[in-house]
Amino acid sequence: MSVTDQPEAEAPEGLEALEALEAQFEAVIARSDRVEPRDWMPDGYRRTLIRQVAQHAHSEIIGMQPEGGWITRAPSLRRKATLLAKVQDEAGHGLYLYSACETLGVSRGELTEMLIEGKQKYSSIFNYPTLSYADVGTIGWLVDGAAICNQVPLCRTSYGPYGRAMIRICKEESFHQRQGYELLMAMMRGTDEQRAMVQESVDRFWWPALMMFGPPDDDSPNTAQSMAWGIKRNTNDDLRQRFVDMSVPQAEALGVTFPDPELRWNAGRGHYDFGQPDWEEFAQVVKGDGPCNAQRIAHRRRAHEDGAWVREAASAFAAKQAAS
Ligand code: FAQ
Repeated sequence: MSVTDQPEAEAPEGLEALEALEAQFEAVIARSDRVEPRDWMPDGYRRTLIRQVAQHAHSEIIGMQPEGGWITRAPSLRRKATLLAKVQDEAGHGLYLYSACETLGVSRGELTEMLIEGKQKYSSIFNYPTLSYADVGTIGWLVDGAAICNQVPLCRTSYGPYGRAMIRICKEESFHQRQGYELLMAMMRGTDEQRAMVQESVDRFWWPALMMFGPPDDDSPNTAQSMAWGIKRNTNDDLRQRFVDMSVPQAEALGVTFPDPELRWNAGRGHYDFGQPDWEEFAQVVKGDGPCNAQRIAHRRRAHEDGAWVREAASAFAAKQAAS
């Protein structure tokens, strides 16, 4: 049952009316029901969702670039077809998420402007370069793996359109992760040079993958409120731990190591202990000073400008249809 489905009591006015709406909203959250687009919601809830869903959508779209550069250089037709399909899926995820965000009262055009003007963020991970073909496998395994850990709980997020988009996205992300792991497994069964390429790639991506979960809980300004509103279901550190616990046995099966001397099983906790990423580096990348930030945004801006005629033609066509 959503807020607007609630039986209406007396139609109260002013402050009383606002308090009634707030109480209905809180009751929906407490029951872990979904809030839907036409329901009343606090401004802060709407703003937080726009921020998170937009950042998520932008990440999918910018996230097409690091792997996209390898499509023309894939080593076989089969690998090329698989990579092409994956990158197209990412475009689709971006579109689901932009649509979910539009239900909150912001247009896709405005969101794109905010991305290319640097007013909204996207995931730090996509500001690192892809230097070898092994990176395609590592992104599938570790980056999509981290994305899945973070996104499966978001299928139960309190905002209906976001949660429903996440259900579809997560199904495709599991395929993405498996294709990455399978690619790395094939390379690990190859030559010494290929095995070294995989290890070098894993060494570069491990720490940035841990940063995807956001700052440590103590430095995360948004987590407490987002969890109280049921937007986030877990804290950044909980999900990071889940990812480490999941990845270590996979690395062992693959035959690679992670570049963390502090990584070891802690029987008392029933989890792996691990070291901290370089949070200074994370701050730099999020601020816009990572290795590829300028390149990623310039590319996105160019694609947006090059596509202006398509948008104009589509609007002219829609206007003509409406007029007839
Ligand atoms: N990068 O208070 P918190 C993918 C910002 S998966 C950049 O903890 P929150 C799939 C944060 O926005 C990747 N910025 O924030 C794929 C906030 O800034 P603000 C995308 C980050 O929101 C795979 C500030 O730091 N996934 O694309 C990052 O509660 C392969 C303080 O942080 C999602 O977006 C970061 N890593 O928690 C595609 C998942 N972390 O706005 C292609 C949905 C934090 O206050 C290839 N989002 N910040 O100025 C979330 O779950 C949350 O938004 C978090 C951050 C966990 C990312």
